[in-house]
Amino acid sequence: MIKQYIAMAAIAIIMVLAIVISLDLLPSSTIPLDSVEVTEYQGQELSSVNDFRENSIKGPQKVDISSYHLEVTGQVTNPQNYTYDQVKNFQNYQKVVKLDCVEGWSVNILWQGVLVKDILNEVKPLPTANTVIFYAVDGYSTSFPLEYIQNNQILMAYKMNNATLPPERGFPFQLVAESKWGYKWIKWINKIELSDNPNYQGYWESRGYSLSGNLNESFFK
Ligand SMILES: Nc1nc2c(c(=O)[nH]1)N[C@H]1C(S)=C(S)[C@@H](COP(=O)(O)O)O[C@H]1N2
Ligand SMILES: [Mo]
Repeated sequence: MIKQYIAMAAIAIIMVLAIVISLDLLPSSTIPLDSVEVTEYQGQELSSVNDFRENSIKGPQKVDISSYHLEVTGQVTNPQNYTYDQVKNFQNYQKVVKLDCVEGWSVNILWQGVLVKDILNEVKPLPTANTVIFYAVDGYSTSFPLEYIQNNQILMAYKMNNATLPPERGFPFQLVAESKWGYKWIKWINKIELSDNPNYQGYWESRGYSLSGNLNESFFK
């Protein structure tokens, strides 16, 4: 009799343990570290973080993440000032996208981050907003039609090839402006502004590069 009880109790304990483990209910003391760069994804060869040519207007920027904020402002109902972790907490996505610089080089990278349109859903652009302007800590800026952000899956990446963006690649965030020339892929983003000015000219746009920056068109105005 006692043996039967012990056996039943043991089975019950094992079942509870199985549920706890399978549902991942135990607090974990394991801190995930960034893995090294992946070199291949779903059969596609990837470029490396080191294959970029560094030619930023003021060189690599060092961003102190403890004081960093992403300000989302302008023509919105609900302006926000996000910390790094708050931005990363939006649903994460990953995708391989090629960056093409006007200088003639390109890199094929697995980008991981959040969708800009998920952030916009939270701040709620006003009906007058038709343009999204991104600003960076080095004074760089660039802009897009609001529809481009809303009708595509445009990522703000915090990782590339499974590793956190290094400072020279735009830490904490680089825009993955797919189907646009590299100068639209703004790094070190710290502000997003919703505007009603579709003619806003960013850094390279005000120096002769096209506003749309479409890859299938010349980048000269
Ligand atoms: N903030 C900022 N973002 C930037 C730039 C810059 O100078 N400052 N350069 C752009 C250009 S011209 C390209 S091609 C891509 C990639 O440049 P990289 O190889 O220097 O990273 O970043 C873009 N984003
Ligand atoms: Mo570029």
